[in-house]
Amino acid sequence: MRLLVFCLLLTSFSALAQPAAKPRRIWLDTDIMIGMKDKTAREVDDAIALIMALQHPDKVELVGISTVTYADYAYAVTQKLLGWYNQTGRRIPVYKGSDTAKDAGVENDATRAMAKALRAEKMPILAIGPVTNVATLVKNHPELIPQIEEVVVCAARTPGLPFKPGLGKLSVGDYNFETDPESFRILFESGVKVVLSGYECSVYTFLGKTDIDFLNNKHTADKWVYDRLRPWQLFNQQLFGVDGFVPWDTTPLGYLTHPNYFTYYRDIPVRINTRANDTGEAGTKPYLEVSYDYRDTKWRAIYAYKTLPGFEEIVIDDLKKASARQR
Ligand SMILES: [Ca+2]
Repeated sequence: MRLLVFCLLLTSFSALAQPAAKPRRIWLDTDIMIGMKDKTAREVDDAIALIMALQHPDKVELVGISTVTYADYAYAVTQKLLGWYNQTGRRIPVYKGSDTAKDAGVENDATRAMAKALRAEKMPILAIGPVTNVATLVKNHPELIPQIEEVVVCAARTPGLPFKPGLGKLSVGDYNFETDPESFRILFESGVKVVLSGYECSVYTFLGKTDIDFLNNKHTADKWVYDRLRPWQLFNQQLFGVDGFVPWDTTPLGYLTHPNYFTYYRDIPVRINTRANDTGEAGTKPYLEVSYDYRDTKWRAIYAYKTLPGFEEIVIDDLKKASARQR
């Protein structure tokens, strides 16, 4: 017994003696669109992922941020959020990337900045939108592929899995993939390490009305965020029958900040299959799918298939921390 206590003490002392691990320096590529004036409320998950990333300077350090689609709006709203939530003391540069997500191979400010950053150091790219910018990077600068530690994206499915959030009445597409399938093809052909954390992994993380009530106060940032999250919840209720939303892009971030909250299929084959469109439209469409049964493809990925209990609390807790740090 005495020996056991001694060993435990020794273990805890040696844990204390370890120098704090350095944060991982990462690049964020995002199709952030929170608050965009449009016909309906707009997706908010990129904004939540950005706010969360800024709450974990011990785990991740944003080297730079690039935008894909809605270039001008995405740039402006990212600067707005950084103005409120970047309390790291470091300036985080933001670059405009592909506006259309249809022009892989065409250089832009974002791809030039990413290339420069990768020439200086190896790092992962967290790409939480269509992967057009990353495809341009690997297509035009194959010499930089070894510098990309991994590309973490929000896409893909196991075969036959419909994307039916909420009450399951409406089937939606694999947005990031379907917006620019060619760029995913370029990414996988390049041989770069890819991590997929999409619908299947994220769907049970859910932010309902009471989860965000604390943001409904008089403080500028909280109020601005609340006034975008709440309409998004109500829009989700219209579409999927539940008052709340899934913060999809937080799970690919979670792979980098809290990897133990997810379960993974490792080294799983990946393929693009063409099947009947499952979202009610006529014709066929491409599906990005993973299966250990696929023997005719060289493409491989790590596929996150489940988020464990506890991650949702981290998401909410990070929003609360971000809110408290405004005071
Ligand atoms: Ca996104």
